[in-house]
Amino acid sequence: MSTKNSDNKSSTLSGPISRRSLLQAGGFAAALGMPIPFIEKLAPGIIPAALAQAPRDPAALKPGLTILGDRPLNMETPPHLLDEDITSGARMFVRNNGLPPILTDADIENWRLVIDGEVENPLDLSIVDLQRDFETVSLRLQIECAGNGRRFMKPAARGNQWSFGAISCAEWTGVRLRDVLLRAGLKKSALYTAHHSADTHLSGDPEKAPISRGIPIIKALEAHTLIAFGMNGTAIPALNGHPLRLVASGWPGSCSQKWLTGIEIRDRVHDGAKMTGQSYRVPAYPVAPGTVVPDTDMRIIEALPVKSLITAPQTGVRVGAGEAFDVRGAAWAGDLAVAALDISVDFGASWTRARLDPPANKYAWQRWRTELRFAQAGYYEIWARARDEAGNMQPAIPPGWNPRGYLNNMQHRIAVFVL
Ligand SMILES: Nc1nc2c(c(=O)[nH]1)N[C@H]1C(S)=C(S)[C@@H](COP(=O)(O)O)O[C@H]1N2
Ligand SMILES: [Mo]
Repeated sequence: MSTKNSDNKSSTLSGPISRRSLLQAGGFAAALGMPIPFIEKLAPGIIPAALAQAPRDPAALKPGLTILGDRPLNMETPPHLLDEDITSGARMFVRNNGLPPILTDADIENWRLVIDGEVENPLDLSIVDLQRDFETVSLRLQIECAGNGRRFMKPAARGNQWSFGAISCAEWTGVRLRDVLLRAGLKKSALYTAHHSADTHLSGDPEKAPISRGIPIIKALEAHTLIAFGMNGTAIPALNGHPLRLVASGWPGSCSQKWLTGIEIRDRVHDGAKMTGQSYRVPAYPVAPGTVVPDTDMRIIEALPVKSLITAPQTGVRVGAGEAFDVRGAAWAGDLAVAALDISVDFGASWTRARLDPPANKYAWQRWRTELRFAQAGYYEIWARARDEAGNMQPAIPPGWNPRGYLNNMQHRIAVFVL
């Protein structure tokens, strides 16, 4: 069990019962909504199963994914498993800040979404209400964790040590957040959203949210920001937010609240869990690697930078000399479209253009492909570099070091053995 790199401190305690564990015991009872008669017999460090339950075998739910930590559960997808136009549920990465809710069929049937705050008419909606009262849309939307690529930052930054695989592009079905907010009637004071969900803080304390982020109203009113109740023509996978989640594509994945229960409209920038301090924020100016940056100099991350992956072949592939083989991947660029994808086989000295598909819709990743052939046996690498429509290009090495290691959009490369 590794929680060293997570944003939250582990609640595991050892040794005699401490004041903290007694407080925590009270928290467990509160979280469960009932007393725990034998609480004093529960050894410190053991979390009640009803709160602690992670899937018994997450690896079986998502075969082939790399588990970065199990409390909270975080799993990333190796690039070669992302070689699908639409990411399947079994291959979608998992980023949890707390403990996913344990839901019964009745919980799902009785799910409510509350829209309140700076609105004329607060709403309290069931999923059936959403489906009946608003237009249903399906869009391919990429979701990337802002910390994707963190493990390549030097000096190392704390947090999940993602390499390249905290990215997905599934087809989400739901209603536009915009339509729901317009129905509720935004007041003039509406400035920012605040997202609430049914997962539990690692401590079990019901007063604490594992994460509660928000987005500026302008992003909330964007036609591609969805309240989703389906994915890839079926239910959203349990670990990815079933039965209801927000999808605010192109921005840090943390803006896409899973297990969504509420959207509060605020008259100021939201200050919920992981909105302030160093979380999902970067220095407002470039800093030397390793610099300690005061919270007041950090700004909230909005659109993510241009990035790409080589999804086929798998790194380490063996091909015959003179043998042609297909190279494929995906590219995406926050709020922008990708304009070009180039490939290098000489360690970045020269580049050739690959064929790049247009996005299926705005915020869908764009697939790219080319064919390669190496006449001479030996060790080669394939590097991929995307450029967005504003002219921004992926760097070869991590750009702009920042304290928490966000926004690393360095190029992806794979090894090829030509025999
Ligand atoms: N309720 C809730 N929503 C959440 C999170 C969470 O811990 N709890 N993690 C966020 C983060 S940091 C990311 S990157 C995305 C990941 O989405 P996925 O786990 O479906 O891939 O979910 C976001 N939504
Ligand atoms: Mo994230």
